[in-house]
Amino acid sequence: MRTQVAIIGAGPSGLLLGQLLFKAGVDNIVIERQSAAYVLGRIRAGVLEQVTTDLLDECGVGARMHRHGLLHDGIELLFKGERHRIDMRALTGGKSVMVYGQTEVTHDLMEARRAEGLATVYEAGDSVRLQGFDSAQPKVCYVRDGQAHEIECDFIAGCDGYHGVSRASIPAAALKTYEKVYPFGWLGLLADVPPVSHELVYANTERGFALCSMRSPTRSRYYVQVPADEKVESWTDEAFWDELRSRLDPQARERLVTGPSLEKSIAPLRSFVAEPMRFGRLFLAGDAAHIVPPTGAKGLNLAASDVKYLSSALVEHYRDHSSAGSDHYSDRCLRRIWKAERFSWWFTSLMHKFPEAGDFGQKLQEAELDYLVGSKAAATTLAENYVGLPL
Ligand code: FAS
Ligand code: PHB
Repeated sequence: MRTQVAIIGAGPSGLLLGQLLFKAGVDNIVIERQSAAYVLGRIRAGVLEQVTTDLLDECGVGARMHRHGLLHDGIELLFKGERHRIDMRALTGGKSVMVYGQTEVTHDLMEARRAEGLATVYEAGDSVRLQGFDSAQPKVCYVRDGQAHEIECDFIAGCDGYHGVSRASIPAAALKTYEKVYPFGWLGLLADVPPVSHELVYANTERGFALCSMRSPTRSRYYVQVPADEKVESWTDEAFWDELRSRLDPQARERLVTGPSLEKSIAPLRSFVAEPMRFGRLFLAGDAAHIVPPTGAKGLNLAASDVKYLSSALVEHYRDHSSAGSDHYSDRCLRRIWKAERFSWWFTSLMHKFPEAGDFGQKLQEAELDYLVGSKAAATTLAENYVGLPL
């Protein structure tokens, strides 16, 4: 089998790249470890920057998002028992974010790929192997239903996430990695109950962080900070609702509607970057190259901007026979990635309880939040990072 670009991973990065390349006439195949149902079953990101929604429109899969997505002009910060709205649209000269779950984005991209009849291999398991990407004849090998397959290609896009095979295939000496692991995780719960507020509420409380988000006017997504070694099995729905309630302000507590969880999981929090993001004919994109704590809602959006740069570079190779985009791919991505890493780290440090920081640390966080909600300059830095920095 031969293709121009072999894409490893059918998450948002891989599917978005496949769609952009297809639209530009570049042949590609996606190879995914899991089943399509498994990929769709993962509940993850919820907030899309304009850069991401523009890309979904560019590859013709934005219709359902515009029908069902929720445009948000602001977020609320809850601390010392009071909520304060950050008017992002006013502070950023008209920008907003789209609340539309990653599951829906993945569904829309999968549907588009299926409708175009594009080659997608699911359930390849852990058989995928990358070869020859330091030469001009890379190839991808995998086993499916006991049958060995080999795909010759011009380029490989490693869109296979933090635990994928792509970054692991690069000689360790060729990579520099940066990592910070946080001493807590997010216990998330999805339920068909109306959200407590029409916008997202980020809470800094003495019991720890909480986030009130949503997927629609009738489906809510909530998170509470838990210790890093917490097990989701030790949390009943009732225990979750009680803990969330204890971290809300009186009005939100009053409005909270509880119900049975559709999904409950704990996500570990880490900051991670691997440099460079290109090794010969292999390009890394999305979580394969970087991870941010989800506080700033940057993970999925960084994946989208990587894919934007990578699809442009590959199209330029085939259309203009130029390697300029490919040669600058890693540097272009990393400039944007590190700004998002900083923002995500800053917002995580501001909103979460760090046991070792003690009461003094809590007072410093509350003072910074007091300053932030009272200063247009400070609120603007939060707003312009949250809606997404320009490409
Ligand atoms: P993904 O990890 O989504 O996709 C990689 C794909 O590659 C997967 O389908 C995987 O099965 C496949 N793969 C892995 N190894 C493979 C192999 N060897 N061969 C073939 N395929 C392979 N971001 C936010 O903004 N907000 C959030 O609340 C949030 N919550 C998250 C919770 C969790 C538990 C995780 C892990 C991430 C979360 N993120 C969140 C970040 C998340 O949304 C990512 O940024 C987003 O999924 C990135 O997309 P991809 O780069 O496509 O990586
Ligand atoms: C979500 O809705 O899942 C979500 C929203 C904002 C975040 C993280 C997660 O910062």
